[in-house]
Amino acid sequence: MTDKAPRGVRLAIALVGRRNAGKSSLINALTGQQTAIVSDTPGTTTDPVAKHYELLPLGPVTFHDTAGLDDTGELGELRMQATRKVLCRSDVAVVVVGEEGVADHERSILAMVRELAIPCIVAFNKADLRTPTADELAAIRADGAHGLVVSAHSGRGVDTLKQAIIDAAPLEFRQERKLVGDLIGEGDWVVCVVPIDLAAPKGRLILPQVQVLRELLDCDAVAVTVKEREIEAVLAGMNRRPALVITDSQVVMSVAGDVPDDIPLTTFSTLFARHKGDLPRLVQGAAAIDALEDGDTVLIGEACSHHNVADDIGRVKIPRWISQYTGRDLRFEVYAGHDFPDDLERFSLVVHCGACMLGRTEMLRRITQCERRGLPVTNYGVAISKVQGVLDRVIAPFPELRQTES
Ligand SMILES: Nc1nc2c(ncn2[C@@H]2O[C@H](COP(=O)(O)OP(=O)(O)OP(=O)(O)O)[C@@H](O)[C@H]2O)c(=O)[nH]1
Ligand code: SF4
Ligand SMILES: [Mg+2]
Repeated sequence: MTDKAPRGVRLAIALVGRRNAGKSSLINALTGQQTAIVSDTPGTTTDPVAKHYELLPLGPVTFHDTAGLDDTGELGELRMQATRKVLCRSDVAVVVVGEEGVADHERSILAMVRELAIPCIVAFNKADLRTPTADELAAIRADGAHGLVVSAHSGRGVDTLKQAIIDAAPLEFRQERKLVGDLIGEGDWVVCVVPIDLAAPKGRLILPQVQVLRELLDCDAVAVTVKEREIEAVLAGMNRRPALVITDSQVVMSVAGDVPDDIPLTTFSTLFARHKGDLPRLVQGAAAIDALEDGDTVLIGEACSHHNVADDIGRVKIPRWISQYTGRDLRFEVYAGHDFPDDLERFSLVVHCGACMLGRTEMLRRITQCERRGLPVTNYGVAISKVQGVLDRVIAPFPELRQTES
């Protein structure tokens, strides 16, 4: 079961530290499995390795074992970059300190973690050989991190470390964040519009649709799922007014025409923009579409490298719709997977995917990273609604946007 949880809702925990500090040994101790390779040769772990685990009562987590950060030479530099990338997409960092204690390497790792604003625990490992000095512990506390004494060998402090990780997890991992449940009441009827076109995967629904349907059922709502062609007939045949219609963004314009104005309407992507990111900020970012100029470059950010289809949403449809809407001669660059470019300054706008495979913290970090460089950021669903002229309607059901406007 653990391995089947959607990746986007797993807490990502990176274990970082110098070579031989005992990062791999500690992952084995935390998970109770001897799966990570351990040896006394420094540099045993060369590439980041992910290990899934059920950290109760929190839920599914992934421990990321990383290469030691004191590697020297060209290869060492590449490993440092790989570790930094893992850190960038982690929700909690465990800085593992070995028998050398806190020295310059540890201090630079801690500075990197602090710069990325990642909740941090410092695990003083090998407690059977050495325990930290009072000065070391005080310095860690002064840095805003939590210092713990552990031993991967004896198991000392491992349960305390697990609890510290749970406590350090960002609030959204400890509190359930609703996708749609706070917009509807028990017994409400909700109509979901799911086009079955060439881009739809064979034999199944996509993850965002499944998650919304599941939450509607959890809330004791009545979920009616239709294709866009049937929406008008279904609404006409219903003997009560639906509390909400949720449509795939790609058909939002025609659905908006078919659904009477007094029935609240939104899109799956708008629900995910709120669930995974920050809807008011993404709506604000969409306003930048109106300011695009000839020659501007738009970054299309996709959180996973899925198989491209003929009329791909990020590569074909969104560039086409934004170009048509603005009438500008624009360039579009797609970045897929975990890579988010470092030179964000050369872009005028980021249009990000629904981020169903990303944790919310990483999506928020991406939004913050763009905003820090003055780069507006929006997402697919919000951008599509904007260029199709239905943005005001699809954001109307959300109380946080009504507060922003007033
Ligand atoms: N005495 C003692 N030795 C430990 C402890 N934890 C790890 N070690 C030993 O330290 C050495 C390095 O452990 P690893 O887990 O491979 O360290 P690592 O940080 O993953 O190292 P790299 O992958 O090379 O970066 C091994 O010989 C382990 O057996 C501990 O708590 N006590
Ligand atoms: S590109 Fe984004 S929205 Fe699409 S499947 Fe990947 S993570 Fe989910
Ligand atoms: Mg290792």
